[in-house]
Amino acid sequence: MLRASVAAGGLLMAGAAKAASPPIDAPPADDPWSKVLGPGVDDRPYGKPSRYEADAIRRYVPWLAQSTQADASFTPLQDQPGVITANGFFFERYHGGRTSVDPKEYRLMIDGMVDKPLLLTLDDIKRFPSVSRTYFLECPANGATEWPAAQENSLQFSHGLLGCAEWTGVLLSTLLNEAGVQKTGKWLLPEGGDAAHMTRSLPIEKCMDDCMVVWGQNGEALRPEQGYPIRLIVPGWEGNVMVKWLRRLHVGPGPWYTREETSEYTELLPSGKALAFTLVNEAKSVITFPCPEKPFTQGPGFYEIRGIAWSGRGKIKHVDVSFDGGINFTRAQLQEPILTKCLTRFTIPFHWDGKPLMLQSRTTDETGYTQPTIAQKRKSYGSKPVYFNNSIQTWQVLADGSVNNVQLS
Ligand SMILES: Nc1nc2c(c(=O)[nH]1)N[C@H]1C(S)=C(S)[C@@H](COP(=O)(O)O)O[C@H]1N2
Ligand SMILES: [Mo]
Repeated sequence: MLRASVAAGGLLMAGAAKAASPPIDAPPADDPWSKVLGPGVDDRPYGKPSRYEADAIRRYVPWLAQSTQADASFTPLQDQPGVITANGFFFERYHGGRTSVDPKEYRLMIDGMVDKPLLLTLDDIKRFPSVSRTYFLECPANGATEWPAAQENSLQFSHGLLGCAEWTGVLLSTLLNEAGVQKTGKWLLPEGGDAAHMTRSLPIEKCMDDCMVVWGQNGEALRPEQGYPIRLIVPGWEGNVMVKWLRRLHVGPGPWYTREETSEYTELLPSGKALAFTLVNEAKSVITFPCPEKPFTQGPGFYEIRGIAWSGRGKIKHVDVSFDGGINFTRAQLQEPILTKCLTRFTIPFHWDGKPLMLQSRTTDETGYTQPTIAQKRKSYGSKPVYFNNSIQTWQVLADGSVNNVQLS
C-alpha cells in the first residue's frame, strides 16, 4: 500500500513540477496564522464550517418555482466527501414553507382502523425501543430538468435533490403494533403538520417492513428543514412519501388518492393514464469528481475518479465507469460498508493523458437491475416525463480539464 501511494505521489509531482517550485530542503516558512493564539473553546458553542468553505452551500433555481415556500434547494454533492450528507447541506423540499414546531406542544395521533388509538408526545415516542439506520432520501423530481436535454451544467442542480443520513427513531411497525392495526386496515395515511398538510397513501406491508419514525439525524436532533421534531422515513421510496413534521398516522382501507397522488407525484404514461403509486427509486449513480463544479485543475496525470451509487431496492452490486461515452466500461471499486438503500461510494484510479473524455458511471443493484441510458428512459416514459430520471449521466471532460453536462443520443 505504501508503495502504491508513493507511485501515485510520483505521478502527482510530475504534473506539479512544471510550475517552478523551490528546492525541498527545509519545512515551509511559518504562516501568519501560526504566529498568534487562536480563539478559545468558548468561541463557538455550536461549530460551523471553515470560512474558506463558504461556497459549499445549498442552492436553489430561481426560475423553478413562483415562491421559495413551494420550492426546493439542492445538496452541494460536489462538496460532500463521503456518503453522509451534512445536515446543513441536506436539500430541502417544501410545499408550504418550513414549519416551526414546539416540541413541548408536539403530538402524534395514530387512529383509524386500530384497536387502540394513540396520542403520543415526543417523550412518549422516544420511550419505545429505537434503531439507528443510514438511508438515502431522493426526491423523485431529481434530474427532472434533464429529461428533455442536458440543461444544468452542474452536479448540484442535476443530482442534488438527494441526501443520505443516519436516522434515529422507532420503527413504524413498533408504533403500529402498539396501536394494533385491524385486518381491514390496508393503507396508512401519514399527514404533515406544515401549511401544506402533506398526505400520502402507503401500503401497510411497507409500513410494517422497514419504515421509521425519526427524531435524530446525523448525530443531532432532526433539523427543522427535515421535519423537526419528527418525520417519517420510508427507505428506498420516493422522498415525497417521507412526511415531515409528522402529526398523524391514519390507518384505513385506502388508498386515498391525495392531492399529491393525483397531481404532482404521478407519472403520465404515453397511453394518457397516470401511475399514482410508482414509489421506488430505481438504481442510480453519478460521478462526483470530476464534475462541472470540480474540474481537473492540475493538468494531465493521476486522478481518482469518485462517485456515489444507490438503489431503492437494496444494495449496490457494482458500478462500471466509462471514459469513452459508454463504449467500454471498467469496474470501479466499491467502498465498504455497502448498506441497503444507502449511498455507496465508488472510486477508480485514472491516469489522464490530457485528451477529452466522455465520463459515465453505470450501476447494477442486487436485484440485477442496471441503470439505463437517457435514450432508453425516454422510450419507456413517453414525451414529457418529469419524475424518476435515474439515467446514466455523461460528463464531457475537455483538454483544459473543464467538465460539461452533455447527453449522447
Ligand atoms: N409535511 C411535508 N412533508 C414533506 C414535504 C412537504 O412539503 N411537507 N415534502 C416532501 C418531498 S416532495 C420530499 S422530496 C421530501 C424532502 O425531504 P427534505 O426536505 O428533508 O430533503 O420531503 C417530503 N415530505
Ligand atoms: Mo419531492
